Amino acid sequence: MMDSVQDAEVLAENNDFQELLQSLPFQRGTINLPLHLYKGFWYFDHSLEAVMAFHRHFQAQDSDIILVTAPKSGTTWLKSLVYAVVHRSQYTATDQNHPLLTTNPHGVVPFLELIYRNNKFPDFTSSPPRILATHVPYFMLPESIKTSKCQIIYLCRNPKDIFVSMWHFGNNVLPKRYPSWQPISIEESFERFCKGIEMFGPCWEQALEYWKLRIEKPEVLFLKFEDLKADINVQLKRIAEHLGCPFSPEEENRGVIEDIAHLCSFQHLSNIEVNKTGEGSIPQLENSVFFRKGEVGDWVNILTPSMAEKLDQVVEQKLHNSGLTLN
Ligand code: PAP
Repeated sequence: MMDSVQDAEVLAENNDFQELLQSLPFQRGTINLPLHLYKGFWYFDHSLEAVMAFHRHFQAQDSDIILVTAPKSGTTWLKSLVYAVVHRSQYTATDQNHPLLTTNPHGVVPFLELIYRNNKFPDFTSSPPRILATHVPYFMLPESIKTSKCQIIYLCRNPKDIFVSMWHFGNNVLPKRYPSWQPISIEESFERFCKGIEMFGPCWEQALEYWKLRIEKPEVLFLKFEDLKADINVQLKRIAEHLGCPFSPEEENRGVIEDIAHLCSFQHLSNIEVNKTGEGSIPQLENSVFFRKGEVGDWVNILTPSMAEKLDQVVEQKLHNSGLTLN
C-alpha cells in the first residue's frame, strides 16, 4: 500500500519537476556543463531534482550532523575531520583498522543530493549520529533540519581558490567522463564564475547566508578552509565542542587532536592507496580527483592580477558590511 502511494507521489513529482525545469533559466557554467537557475542558485538538472526530493522528504533526527560546503571548498577534508572526531572512541586516529584508511571520506559521509538522486524515499539505516553532507543553501534545507536540534557545520573557502580548484577539476575529470564535453578558455570560465554560474553557486551568496545564520542559530558552526590550514588543532577543538564531544584534558595530553589532524591531513589522506587508485565513492569518479594540492593561495599560479582584483571586487561588494571576508 505504502509503496503504491510512494510510486504515485514519485510520478507526480517527476511530472512537476519536468514542468518546472522547462521554465527555469538555463546556461553553461564555469566548467561548461549546463546549469539551471532556481531561486538564485545554479544546479545540474539531476542535482536539482535530488535536492528537491531531499527538501521534501528528509526527516532529520536531533542527533544528525549536517556538513555544508560549496563544491571545492574543502568538503573531503571536513568529512574526514568530523568523521574522525565523532567516531574517536570507536576508532582511535592511529588505529590500523580506521575506516578512513580503507574508505575515501565521501564513502563514510555521503552527500544527501546523491542519496536522493535515484531514490526519493531512501532507507537511512545507519545508527546515530548520522553524518551527512550537502552543497545546498540553507533555505533549500528541509524544514525538519531547520526545526530539529541537529548540528550544522558550514565550511567556506576563498572563492579565488575555489575557482582554481574547479577549473582543474573540470579539465581533469570531464574529458574522460563526458567524451563530448567541450573545453572552454579560462577567461570564459572565469567570467561565468564571477557571475556566480557554477554548480550550487554563487558560493559567496551561500557563505553569506550561513554566516548571517550562525548568529541566530547556535546549531550552525561557521568554519574557513584557511583557518583550518592555519591551525587545525584549534579548529578541531571548535568542531568537537560544537558537536558536544569536546576533547578531555586527558585526550589532549595523549595527543588525540594531533593524531586526528595527521590522519586527515592532505599529505596523509592523499597517499593512502584507496585515495590514489580507488574509485566510485562518488559515482563515476576516481577518488584521487578530490586530492590536488590542498593549499591556500594557489590562485596566484593561474589568475592574472586583474582577474584576482575583479573577483575580489565581486565578492567584496556582495559581502559589504556583513563582517565576513572571504579573500
Ligand atoms: P567537493 O568538490 O566534492 O565538494 P572538495 O573536497 O571541496 O570536494 O574539493 C577538493 C579540494 O579539497 C581540492 O582543492 P585544490 O584543488 O585546491 O587542491 C583538494 O585538494 C582539497 N582537499 C582534499 N582533501 C584535503 C585535505 N585533507 N586537506 C586540505 N585540502 C584538501
